[in-house]
Amino acid sequence: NQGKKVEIKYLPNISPIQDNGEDVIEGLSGSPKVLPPKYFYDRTGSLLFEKICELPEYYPTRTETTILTNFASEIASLTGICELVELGSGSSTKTRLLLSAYENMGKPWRYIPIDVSGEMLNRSSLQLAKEYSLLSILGLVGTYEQALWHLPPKELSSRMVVFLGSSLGNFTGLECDRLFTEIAEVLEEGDYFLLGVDLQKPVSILENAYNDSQGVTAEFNLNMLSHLNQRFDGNFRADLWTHKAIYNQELNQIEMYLHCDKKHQVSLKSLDLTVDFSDDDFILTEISRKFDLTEMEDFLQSHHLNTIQFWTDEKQWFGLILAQV
Ligand code: AVJ
Repeated sequence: NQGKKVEIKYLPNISPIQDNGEDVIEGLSGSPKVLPPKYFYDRTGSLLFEKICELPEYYPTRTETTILTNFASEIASLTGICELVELGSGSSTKTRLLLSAYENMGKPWRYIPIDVSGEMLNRSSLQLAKEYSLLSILGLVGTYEQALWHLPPKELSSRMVVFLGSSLGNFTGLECDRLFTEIAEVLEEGDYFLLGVDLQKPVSILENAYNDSQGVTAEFNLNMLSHLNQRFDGNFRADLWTHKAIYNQELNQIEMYLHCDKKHQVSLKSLDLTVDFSDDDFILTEISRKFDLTEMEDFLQSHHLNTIQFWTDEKQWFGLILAQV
């Protein structure tokens, strides 16, 4: 009967990671050159990201975990029993703190994790079903946007969309705007949105978090090139590129770059793409925005997502916001 408790749905017409490489062609043909952060996460990249989360300099995961450890049961008692819909559930490690709080309410309930990796979703869902006896799980394999539009009718009277880890930081202002609009549209009155955001702090702490002394972040950044080689039959040479991460104080965002050290040409055969790089060229691979809690509250409110309460850590390095439609 375990099979009854877990269902995984591959959303129709959704390739988990858009495979046609249109975005790569566009990104490398423009100026400045950019590549979308989703190309970090092949198998190697996902493992490297888990390694990043454990680095002494990379505070976000650890800090958010502390906040959840302290306040998960308070969050659960504020919302009462509800269905959790998680955007980008990954291994659901931090989510367990929330799941436990809701499981403790002693009623049958449902968790709907959404992730682009079907493999990861299958594995973690089966594991969670074993750990939480009151929980049924409906995993949706697809992108955030597509999954939000394919949500099944509610089984409980309220629902909470959960978006942790400051993954929102990868989104530009315009993309945040679109996502929040969609979330507010999909939720019904009285439903909740729980958002984890990384906050502004001294530049040195931020830059160290993205330039760790063991070079794991550099490896993670460079791995995007080997991922592209494999995916699109390319000939990027990792030894001709250097990882750089700087904090842009005007835009309040970490910017991760790959800097080209030597003039050369790269082709990605299956995309029919050839790119010339000069010796001072660079590619922007990621932005990681750092937020101001009050501004985020206002931004949420402008999308009919009204803050009920927020929580931070001692140093106010990370914030968790509970909003309601
Ligand atoms: C997964 C997007 C939240 O922006 O901090 C970690 C990814 N990049 N180190 C972040 C990341 C470099 C991470 N997010």
